[in-house]
Amino acid sequence: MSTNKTFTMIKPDAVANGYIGAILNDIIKDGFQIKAMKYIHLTESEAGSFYAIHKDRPFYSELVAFMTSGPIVAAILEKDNAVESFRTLIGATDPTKAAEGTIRSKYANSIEANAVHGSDSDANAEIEGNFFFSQFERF
Ligand code: RTP
Ligand code: MG
Repeated sequence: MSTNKTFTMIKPDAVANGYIGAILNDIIKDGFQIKAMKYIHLTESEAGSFYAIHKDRPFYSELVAFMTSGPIVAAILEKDNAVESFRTLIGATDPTKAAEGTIRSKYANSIEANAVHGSDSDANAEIEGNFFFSQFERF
């Protein structure tokens, strides 16, 4: 059974391009509630830990450099079937392959600078939310 929470980040490219408001609007219009949110600039060590799951992939060091290139918005979101529903809303990793109307199709520039992160499983949503937020930062 799926849980009703997922974790997202609005990545440095989308923040720098002025899309925080538009992306949050799309997320809320799709029926997600914001349970926790913060605006932060990750250190290299924080981004490296967050993406440790990808450390053997060829793009790992570029990904860490990109994710520390500017501030991000991190959030825990709630909706029925949240993980799958959110990945449908954001579209494919590569924005040229993302379905029309999805967040990545509208706001992303490249396979790496792809505007948003979305957890890929309930277990990872829990781990990723816990990485950023204490129990006192969730509402
Ligand atoms: P995310 O974790 O950010 O929601 O993205 P995803 O599941 O669609 O893609 P994933 O395979 O988990 O990759 C994580 C992030 O790494 C960057 N990436 N770069 N240069 C490349 O070939 C490449 N492939 C992936 C992207 O920023 C991707 O979102
Ligand atoms: Mg992923």
